[in-house]
Amino acid sequence: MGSRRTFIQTAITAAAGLVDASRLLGKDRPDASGRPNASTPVPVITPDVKNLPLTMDNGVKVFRLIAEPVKRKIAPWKTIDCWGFNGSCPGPTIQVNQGDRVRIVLENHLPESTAIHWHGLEIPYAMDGMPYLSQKPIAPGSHLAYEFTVHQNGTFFYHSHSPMQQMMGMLGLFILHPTRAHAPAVDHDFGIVLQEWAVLPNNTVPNTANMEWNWLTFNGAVSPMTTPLIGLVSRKRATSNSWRTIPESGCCTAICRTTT
Ligand SMILES: [Cu+2]
Repeated sequence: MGSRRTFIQTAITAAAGLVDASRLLGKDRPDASGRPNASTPVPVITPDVKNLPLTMDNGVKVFRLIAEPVKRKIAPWKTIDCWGFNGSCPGPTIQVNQGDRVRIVLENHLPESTAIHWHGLEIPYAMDGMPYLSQKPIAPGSHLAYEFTVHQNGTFFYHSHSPMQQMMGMLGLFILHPTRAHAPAVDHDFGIVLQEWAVLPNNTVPNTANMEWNWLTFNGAVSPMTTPLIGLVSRKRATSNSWRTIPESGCCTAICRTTT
């Protein structure tokens, strides 16, 4: 990665704000007043993209991530042949807590090799997902278990680190919830993956060598298929925005957190 194309396709926006997936965090919320417990992070909602389910194995959160071709209906009149994970493009959202031990078993159902990088996560080099550097590429039909402990918190993502696969859509959000919520407290926390595609008329396969794009998707869909982000309009608060980027050599992700 590191190209301008990589940067633009992988720009990810996360806006703050609530959900019912408290089980992901294993904590109670909201409190009796109906307001979120300010000390408990809210799970992130990624409209039109499901969470990746997990199982427990001796205290380790185990995820099964399947890299595979995906047919994605991005508009009522347009379905593209992209690549993604578990039938989804963007891939399903992974949500864990700071301090968790995580095992992600990557199965390669693609017609070529792959490797998955955990963008911005400070983990052992052998788990970093760099084909030919930190690991052998995962051959079609085979699998590899990535296992590490997350000590950070924040909005991250995972993506293929094999040539052009990210341009085919192989990325997804990786949320690391803090042990205590950041201030100011938010009601909802939305994650949106922005992608730009070059899919010419009468084509369904993205042109991964193109430098100009004609389709822009929010979590894999364009308007009017995108799901509205619903906030608590009766309790509007001041909006504060802060932008930051996750630095990583040759690859940046734009993050926006918005209080509603
Ligand atoms: Cu990256």
